[in-house]
Amino acid sequence: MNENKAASYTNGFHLTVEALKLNGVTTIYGVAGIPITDLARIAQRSGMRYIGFRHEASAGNAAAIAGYLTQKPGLCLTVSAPGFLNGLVALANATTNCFPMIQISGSSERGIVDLQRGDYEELDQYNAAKPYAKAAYRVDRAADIGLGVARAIRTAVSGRPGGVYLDLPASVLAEEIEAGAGAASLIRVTDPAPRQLPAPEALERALALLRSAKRPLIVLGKGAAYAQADADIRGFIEATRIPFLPMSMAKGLLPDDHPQSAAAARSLALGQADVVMLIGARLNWLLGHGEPPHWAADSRFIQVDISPTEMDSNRGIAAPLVGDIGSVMAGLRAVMQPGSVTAPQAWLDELSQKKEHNVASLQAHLDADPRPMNFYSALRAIREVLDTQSGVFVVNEGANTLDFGRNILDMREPRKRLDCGTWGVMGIGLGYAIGAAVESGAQVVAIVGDSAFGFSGMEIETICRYNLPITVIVFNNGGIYRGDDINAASSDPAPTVLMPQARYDKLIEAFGGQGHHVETPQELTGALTAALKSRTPALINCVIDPTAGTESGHLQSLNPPSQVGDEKGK
Ligand code: ADP
Ligand code: TZD
Ligand code: MG
Repeated sequence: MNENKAASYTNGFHLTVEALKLNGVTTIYGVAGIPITDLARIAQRSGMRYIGFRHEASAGNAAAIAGYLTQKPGLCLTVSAPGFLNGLVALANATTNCFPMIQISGSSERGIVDLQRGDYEELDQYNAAKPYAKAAYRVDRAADIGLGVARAIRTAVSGRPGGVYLDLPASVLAEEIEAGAGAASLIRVTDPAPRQLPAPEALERALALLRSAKRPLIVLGKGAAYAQADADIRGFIEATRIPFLPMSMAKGLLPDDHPQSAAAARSLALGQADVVMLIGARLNWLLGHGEPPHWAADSRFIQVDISPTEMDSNRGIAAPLVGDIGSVMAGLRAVMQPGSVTAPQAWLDELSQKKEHNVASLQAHLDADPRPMNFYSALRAIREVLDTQSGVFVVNEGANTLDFGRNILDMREPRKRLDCGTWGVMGIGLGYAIGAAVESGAQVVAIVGDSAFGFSGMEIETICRYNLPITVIVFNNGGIYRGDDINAASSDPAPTVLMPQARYDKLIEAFGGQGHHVETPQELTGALTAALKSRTPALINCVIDPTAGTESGHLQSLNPPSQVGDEKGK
């Protein structure tokens, strides 16, 4: 290209970066390579932040959690075919969890891919992405990049948020077009996630149902946390005195030690509630599909959700409140007569009694001080340190590590607990930790099982390379669920067993981070305190009794046991 041409022409790389910047995207999470290396370089040179990962799934998970935390689509950049597929699991996970995210992937030569002539990294990515994303788009001309980016952004954040795939073939990235025409083709999306107001009659219907309730209950889901309508949600709950139950990522929306929290009396609250108001929570497996025995057969439901087709997906919804949570909660507060909806005292007393009993029995477990540590004693040490902090994110994954962590670690601030979510997926740990640290600048403590850690463990190099204030605590019980399974048939380890002596702390030392190895709660307290104080990358290898966990954690009922022909050794 001669000097004159360079001055008056732009190309697909530049247009993509400009379209993203025009729409307020500030950070790209990705893995570089053909054909998007220059896209990452140009983005970085233009002032965007580019965070390079060791695996696309982690880059995608970081983008997904960035979307959850900011209400803007998190952006993940991948190379063709295998890189695209590695990232796709995170895009699918984001869609399942209703997080707004965009995966932009370079792709190979269309003419060769479509005739399956065997290209470098050949794959029909656009069609491969469709079933796993909220939407997929492909840009076939550089002049359409602005349109493609605009469509991806609006689709990711409007209505029910989700993951969008945007395919950018190598030829389109390199295509040159006249600079003026290129600039004119870009679109700044106006009001990408418009408010969606509930119908007035829907508000009245819901309030009438609440007025009739003897044992009302509010369930807060991560949609409520995502909506960032914290004051209206809290105001409504406190004005009505209705007990609330937070789903795991909604913990902290109201503080866990709030007197109206029914978390410590969960089974009673679910089983006895006669009117249930779901706010940004789906009646999926995590809520027993709304069916007995978890719920009373004659309980009636109010559901606040932006997605109309979520209604009646598991049970009839007596009072659907379709709209965005901010508008719905503000609407309810505006039309509700003061004092007209009040949870009866007898119901509150019943829940309080149960809570007291359950809290006392948890405390007995926390007070025990066994050697080696179990999940209770390790989490108690972590809880005591975290109680002295504010603004710290907690990432939590594993099976027992997740289940105990959810119950024992109290949250006091919204959107600070990030975990395996709707899919129960392993591998989100370090990607979420990095996304949260990059987006907020705040400290992150990632509490992960030793198996869970393995899925994204190499990202400790990423954490060290960007010097992020992340402390990873590996709950090392030597396996998936437990470390004591025996294979009677050969010298190979049993399927759930990992190396019990593994020193995960040594891994981070290879990259210049702080490694700690702890075997007692006192050592754990000391290591975590030091790590948080230093604000530098740290990994604590925390030895947990290999027999302390339960197979499948709290999900034993979902794990079909083989009942015939499985005597040991056969
Ligand atoms: P949890 O797992 O915490 O129970 P879910 O992921 O099952 O939560 O449910 C989240 C719900 O929140 C989804 O049905 C989604 O459509 C809804 N949602 C997300 N954002 C909003 C919003 N701004 N307004 C209303 N509903 C929302
Ligand atoms: N692969 C993926 C992507 N997600 C999964 N959920 C699993 C495999 C299966 N799985 C679980 O459901 S939990 C888990 C696996 C492999 C790991 C549990 O072991 P851990 O935690 O060490 O992380 P605990 O504390 O030992 O239970
Ligand atoms: Mg384990």
